[in-house]
Amino acid sequence: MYQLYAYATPNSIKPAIMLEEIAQPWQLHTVNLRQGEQTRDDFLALNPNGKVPVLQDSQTGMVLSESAAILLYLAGKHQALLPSGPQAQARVFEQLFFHASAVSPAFGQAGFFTRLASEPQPLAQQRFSREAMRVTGLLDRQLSDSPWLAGEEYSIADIAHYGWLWRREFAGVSLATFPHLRRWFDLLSARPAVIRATEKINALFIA
Ligand SMILES: N[C@@H](CCC(=O)N[C@@H](CS)C(=O)NCC(=O)O)C(=O)O
Repeated sequence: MYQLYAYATPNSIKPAIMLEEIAQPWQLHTVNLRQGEQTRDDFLALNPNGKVPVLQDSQTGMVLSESAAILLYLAGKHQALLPSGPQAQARVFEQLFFHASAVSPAFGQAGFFTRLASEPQPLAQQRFSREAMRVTGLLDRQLSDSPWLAGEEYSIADIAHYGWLWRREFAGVSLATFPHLRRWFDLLSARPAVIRATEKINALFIA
């Protein structure tokens, strides 16, 4: 049994999708970010970085933060959604690192400076919004050549990128001019595992 500590956020939905894809039993624990629950001592004991998601593996006692690390742990343990062979795996890692170092910060900061900053910061707003559009364009181009983001197979690279594309409105990103990414997003959104995970994660807003 897995325990997932999460909220209705781009990073939280990734392990939820993975757990549904591999059909493992899991329980969802709400960490209400709006009420600051990520700073409570009991949550900091799980992740001193004070961020969701966190996965707890009841079988091994493993407690893990960082969505990409969680995806890799589950993929390795259950031999799923990670192709074998160094080249195919390197393509997946390439996308995981690109997501963590480029897409995620660009989308997060674009959203912050557009919607949440207490004072207007035009330079920062423009810089991160442009960067969010630029990296979205790179993903679209990648998908003009291959069905999935790391090549011929659906993998954890697709799940990693899905999180922020699912929450793209926060960053002011639209798929209107990105037809390949639109196709990919619609295909992923229709997967039963993604539908189940999305319903569970969306329900946390109400919880
Ligand atoms: N690199 C981390 C980022 C985690 C992250 O930024 N989580 C956000 C929600 S998507 C969070 O918990 N924010 C709360 C805070 O910063 O106080 C990952 O991929 O898991």
